Amino acid sequence: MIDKQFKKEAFKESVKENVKFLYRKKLEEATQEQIFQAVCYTVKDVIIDNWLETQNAYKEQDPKTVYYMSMEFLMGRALGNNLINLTAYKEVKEALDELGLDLNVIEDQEPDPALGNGGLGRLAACFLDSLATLNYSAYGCGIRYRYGMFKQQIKDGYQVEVPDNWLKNGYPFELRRPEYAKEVHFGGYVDVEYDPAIGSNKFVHKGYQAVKAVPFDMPIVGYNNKIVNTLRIWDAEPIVDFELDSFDKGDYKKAVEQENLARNIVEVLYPNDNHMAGKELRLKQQYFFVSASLQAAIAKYKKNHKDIMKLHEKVTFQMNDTHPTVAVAELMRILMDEEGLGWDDAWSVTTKCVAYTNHTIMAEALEKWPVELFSRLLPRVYQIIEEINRRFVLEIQEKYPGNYDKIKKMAILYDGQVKMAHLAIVAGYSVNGVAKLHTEILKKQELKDFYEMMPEKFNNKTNGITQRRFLLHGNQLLADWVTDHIGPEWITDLSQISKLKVYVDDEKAQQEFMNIKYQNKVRLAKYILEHNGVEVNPRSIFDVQVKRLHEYKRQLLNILHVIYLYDQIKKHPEMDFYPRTFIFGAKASAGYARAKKIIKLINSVADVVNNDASIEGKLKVVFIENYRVSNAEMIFAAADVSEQISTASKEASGTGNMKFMLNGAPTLGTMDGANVEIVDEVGKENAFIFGLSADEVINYENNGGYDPRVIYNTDDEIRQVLTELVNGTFSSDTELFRDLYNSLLNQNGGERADQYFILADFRSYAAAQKKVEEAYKDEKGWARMAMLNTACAGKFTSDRTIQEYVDDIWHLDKVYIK
Ligand code: 26Q
Repeated sequence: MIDKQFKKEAFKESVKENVKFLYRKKLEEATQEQIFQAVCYTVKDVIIDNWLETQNAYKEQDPKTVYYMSMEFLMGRALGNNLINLTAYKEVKEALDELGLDLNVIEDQEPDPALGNGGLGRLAACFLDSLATLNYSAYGCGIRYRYGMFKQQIKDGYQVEVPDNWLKNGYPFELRRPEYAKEVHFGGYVDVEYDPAIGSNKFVHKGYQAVKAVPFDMPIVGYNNKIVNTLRIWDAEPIVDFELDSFDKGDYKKAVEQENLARNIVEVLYPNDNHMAGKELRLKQQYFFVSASLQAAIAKYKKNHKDIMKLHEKVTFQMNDTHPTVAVAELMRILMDEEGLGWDDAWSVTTKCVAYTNHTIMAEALEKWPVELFSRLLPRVYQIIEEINRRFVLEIQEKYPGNYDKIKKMAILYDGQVKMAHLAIVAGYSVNGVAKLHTEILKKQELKDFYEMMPEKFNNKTNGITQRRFLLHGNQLLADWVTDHIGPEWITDLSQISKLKVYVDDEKAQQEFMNIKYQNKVRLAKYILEHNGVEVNPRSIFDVQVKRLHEYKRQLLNILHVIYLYDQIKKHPEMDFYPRTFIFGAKASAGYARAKKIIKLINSVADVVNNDASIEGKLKVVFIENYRVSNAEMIFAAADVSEQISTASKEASGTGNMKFMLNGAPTLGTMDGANVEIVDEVGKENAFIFGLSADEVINYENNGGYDPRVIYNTDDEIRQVLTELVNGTFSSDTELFRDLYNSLLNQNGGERADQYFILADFRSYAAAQKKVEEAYKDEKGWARMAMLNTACAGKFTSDRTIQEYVDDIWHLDKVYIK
């Protein structure tokens, strides 16, 4: 099913033509960046045809459509992925070869579109891939941030943030669609006016500032099915060609304010992961893309349908966490103020159209906005939220007469704050968690009151990842090997990968599998040498923790254990020790001082350990700069051990854990998030599980915490490790890591000592690490375990996750292209 444009000769001609046409150059004169652009235009040409066809099929077949509303889409590079999904990767690679060009080098020219922080944003990207591949009509709705996730540089061991100007050279796959621009309004006030046309009062929003939202569309190519869906991200432009309110004509100050608003609103992605930044601009961003997306969705619906009361039959909005939850009130506003519905009708439609996914139980991530700010910025929307709240509080009172505690805990408006999760649950027709354990914790703890009042809304959708990017593209050697053994069906049906199980005891297969792992480790070692100047031994165990830096993810536990091993080797130089390379990659939110200090600690430990000749290279520590989707693909492929060591109950799901598993790296982890389900699939003998359970952690927390000092006082080796944080071992400045030291031992304000149970889990972690070493020494046993991880990863495809969303929540129709 190769398109004619990917016949090699035609492809080569087209690239040459594009170089000429775009840059007035011959191929030999063009830079790699220019060739990248030219190749992308050739690919885009094919995609555009399929894109048109898809949209025509949608028009004809009129399927129900999901609008996936998300502040973040962490797409990663498009060129390689598009070629993969067009099933043209190998042909194009050969064609470029024949032109003396290297596809890998060309792929490396592409900036990572990094319009997301971490798990939540990458999940949205995987979902779009699966929706297109499974023939469902879907839009991603988001923001075209001028600056995405910052680039991380490490200087003197510290993180330095560098702006990510990803649009600098123009992004070849996007399409500006000015004809679909929408207006979004901020500030002002609400007037009540008599409307003779309807014979009653209506609410009129006046004195607002307006911004023009202009959509840019990115193609989302399904795998080998001709489907191309759309990620629609909104840019902001000042209103100059739009009419100012007649009242405001000639208001120069207002014109300047509007221009500034437009300039600022999409400027930058907030780099907080699992942490709420209560910034006014953030709320503006949220309303901006939500309002524009809803307006567009409703306009599209009305083109072919008359009855707005049936909106839910063709449209559903999935809210990726609470970030787009203002959609609830905005949809009500549009239905009432623009479409003329009364409250009850508008509410009936809205509550059949919106659904909510929760991604966290971390208290500091829960979105709450001061009423003062909210009502000033969005006066009409706020008025609607007040009414939703008033009616909901009446419902609570009816169900629990006299129980004011329920109102306090469940109201949308309380203590001068707007609680977005409460709004999402009250209006949503579905509320889901992202892994079994997480959903259970929501039902039993965090959202207990809501679950008791409306149990039918709650459901679980365990996360997944796309095997097209994280195996087929990221690990081509293993992908080919898998296909050679079980055929290519796994690419669109990952459950097939269990067919590999028959090979796990086959010595030849074991050797081939581990040889591929070795080659991927050599590739990563080369990258590390080029980027870090550190030489690592590809025969050593590659033990990898890559994810955002957060205390609950416990990179600190990992590096403290490295210090412990270092102490052991120094004390017993003769002891048996299998060479290890500890690999870290993590961005810390720019304002998160303690997280940044942990990065500095990792780099300081690396400096000491990597340069201590006396340990003969047995231990290496590497911090990979600027961890992002593109280098992640290579890192997963090269990992021996997957570190998933969050404090149990804190990691809603995790998705990196699934990427490692698929690439044959056993999990070293706690019984948290989706780790629990990974162990269910692969068996606990093929993972290394340690630490407190979620129940135990929650129990401690509900009873005032635990006392890490008992451990400190009784365990000499742990005390030694902690002492080295503040005695000059890793920095001549003995105060440098004092805060980390204190965080483990002293309570500080409202924060308990060692609130993430690092010392509590330390011994059990060290024991699990010891088991890893023993297991790795058994070559065949390890090969078997690694292969079983790949073979048992079938459940964790986002194709399965999306099919569950479709079956239980969205009820979409499949579409086929002739
Ligand atoms: C909120 C308000 C203001 C500013 C920023 C934010 C904000 C931004 C990003 C809050 C949270 C996030 C990101 C959360 C996130 O990535 N959660 C992860 O979601 C994954 C996909 O479900 C899970 O696998 C992870 O366990 C979860 O941590």
